[in-house]
Amino acid sequence: MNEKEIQTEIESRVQKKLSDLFTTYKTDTDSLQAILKWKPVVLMIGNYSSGKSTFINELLGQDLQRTGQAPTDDSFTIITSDGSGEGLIPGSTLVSDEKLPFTYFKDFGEQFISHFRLKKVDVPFLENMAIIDSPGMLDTVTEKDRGYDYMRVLGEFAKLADLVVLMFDPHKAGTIKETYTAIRDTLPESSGEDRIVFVMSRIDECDSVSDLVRSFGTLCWNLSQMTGRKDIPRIFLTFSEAMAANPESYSEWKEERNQLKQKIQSAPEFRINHILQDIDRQVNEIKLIAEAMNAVARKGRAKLGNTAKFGFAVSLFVFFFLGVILKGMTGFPEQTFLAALLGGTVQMHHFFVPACGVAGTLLVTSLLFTKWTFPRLRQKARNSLGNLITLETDYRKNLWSKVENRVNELLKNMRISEIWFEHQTNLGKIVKFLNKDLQEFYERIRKIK
Ligand SMILES: Nc1nc2c(ncn2[C@@H]2O[C@H](COP(=O)(O)OP(=O)(O)OP(=O)(O)O)[C@@H](O)[C@H]2O)c(=O)[nH]1
Ligand SMILES: [Mg+2]
Repeated sequence: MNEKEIQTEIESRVQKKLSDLFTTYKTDTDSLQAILKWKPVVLMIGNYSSGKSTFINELLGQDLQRTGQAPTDDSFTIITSDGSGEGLIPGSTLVSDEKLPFTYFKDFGEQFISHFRLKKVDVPFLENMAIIDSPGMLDTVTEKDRGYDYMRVLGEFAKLADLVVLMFDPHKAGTIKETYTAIRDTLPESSGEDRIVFVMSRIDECDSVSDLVRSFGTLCWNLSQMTGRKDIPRIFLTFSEAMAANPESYSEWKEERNQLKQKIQSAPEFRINHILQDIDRQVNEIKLIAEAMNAVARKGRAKLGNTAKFGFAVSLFVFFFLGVILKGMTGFPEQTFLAALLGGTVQMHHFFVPACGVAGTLLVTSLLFTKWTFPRLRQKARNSLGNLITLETDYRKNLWSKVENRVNELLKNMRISEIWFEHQTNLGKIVKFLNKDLQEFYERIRKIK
């Protein structure tokens, strides 16, 4: 079985087992649909002047992208090939083309759209993939002047990308944290760091090996701070031979550049993992929502239990004593149910008052629950959404911040019937999908790799 067949099978399995739940929990699968729509994508990001465009030009073997020492390029450029020669497609066309995965980028506004384009090139290996060159990250203050939310745009492109190359140079490793955070939040936990490739570029500009080692050390420290992990992912150390003043002194690093090029060209192989990870993230999202809804449902059942107990106790009292009270106040009924019972003369008509009393009590308690207890419970849950479930990992915290509003919306419209086992059943289905179906696919992919 090949990757394409597995992909089709995953799609139909998700459709069959989860599409209803995605609808119930108002999760849009747009980004997943977008990934499935188009070819594999490599996203190049990093600080300005880190050498992204220089590297891309070298990879393509042509001077396609403008390069320069200051922040040079302020556009997101998709570079790809369709075998029909060269051309330039403006952002406005890209965001309106339903066949492309960029329609929801329209929401980033005109400023973004005018800084977005696609360059068609005549490079065979780009027929089956695309590279996105991005404007370099400035500093957080200057970022605000772009006229669109640069960080969120990066995040959205990262979701599409099968490989994200995070490139920075030894002088400006400081901005890496913001860049990394922008994309990290959008990637699923299980992807670990394997979708991100870390690159320190322009290493020829280090004055000496000790200078290089110092930069590298600082970088590793930053990385472990960012990822919260002690094991450092591989970092490609590269430089452009054409730009270096004395490339010979770094000749032993040349191979790293070649390996990086190979890695980028092999991006299509990561596609299937990417799809799985995306499903993984989305299923975890609805899992959180179902957990939260189930927590409220459980509380609802407990409250209903208490209300019912209360109603039962009052009914019991009313059944025996309502007649006595009524008789004391109004003289009716002539003989109370209790008196008849004690005297052993109970007849049908003696049940009239107790039965009316019990019916009334039940009506009042059920009104109490539907009009008072349940709405209050719902409101209380909405006021302290964060307390509904435990958020022990950063991943869950992150996901939660994305779904919190949706939970709020669902609670607003929660029906009483939902306190039964609907959410618990859904949660069971979701957990089963995560533990069984998804693991099975991960396993199968591991085998064909
Ligand atoms: N010495 C040296 N210079 C490099 C290297 N890579 C790129 N440069 C130079 O660094 C400058 C910035 O390179 P670009 O490729 O434009 O950098 P970029 O990351 O695309 O920058 P922005 O598009 O502004 O974000 C250019 O003048 C390049 O010639 C390298 O490995 N060594
Ligand atoms: Mg550039």
